[in-house]
Amino acid sequence: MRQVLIGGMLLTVAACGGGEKAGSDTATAAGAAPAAGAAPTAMAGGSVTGHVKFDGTPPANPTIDMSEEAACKGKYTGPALDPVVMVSNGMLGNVVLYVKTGLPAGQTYPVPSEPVVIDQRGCLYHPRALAIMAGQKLEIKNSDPVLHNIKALPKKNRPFNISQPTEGMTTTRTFTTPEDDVPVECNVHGWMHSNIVVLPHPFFAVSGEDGSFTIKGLPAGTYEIEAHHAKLGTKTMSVTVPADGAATADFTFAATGT
Ligand SMILES: [Cu+2]
Repeated sequence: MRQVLIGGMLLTVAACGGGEKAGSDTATAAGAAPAAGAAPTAMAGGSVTGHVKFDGTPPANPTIDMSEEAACKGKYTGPALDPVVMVSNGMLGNVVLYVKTGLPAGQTYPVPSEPVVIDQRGCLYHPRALAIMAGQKLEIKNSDPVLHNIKALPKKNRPFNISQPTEGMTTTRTFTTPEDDVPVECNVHGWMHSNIVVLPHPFFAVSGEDGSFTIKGLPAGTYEIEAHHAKLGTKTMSVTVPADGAATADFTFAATGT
């Protein structure tokens, strides 16, 4: 051992070039794949970034009659719309983008500590489309001064049905199993809809109003990326992510039947 002074801190440094016992019988072979159920790996430095475009004239979104709920109706200057297809300047929002295939089998990843939030505001769900990792917290908020009743209708996960009668209420739920599309609706307001994709890993993003997205924390590799839209369907693309670098994946959707 020797001691060195760096930046005013006294550090003890192991001497190089000796002492390490080689060939311990507990060592694993270099490059061995992690066993199934191994501890989650740390997030890596690769990413997939891109835009989702929409070609042509987007389909009209359903008009909502909110006359029975004055507190919500008053928040809209014209008729409220269910923003299922959100196109702005030719870019498509509310698309869930995620790694479909290419991750090593059996590998597990840390569950993001921050919750995914779904807010009930103006008698609509914000956001209209979500992605979440199995085990990650889903924080359900009521920002309206009216009763909402959020109901999730999964096929593989346990359904839930939660009444939130007062403004400012929050409730937390989790999904335990990956599932392609969990519809969410409100028992009180039949026009309220959202869709949740539940994933086995944290490599997902949702396109913003400008169509942009970034999937972070990926190890180097070749992946199939799926773009999933609740109404317009799915598209896939293969990308190769460099170590600590970004791959680009641009998707284009069009109106169904065009
Ligand atoms: Cu409601």
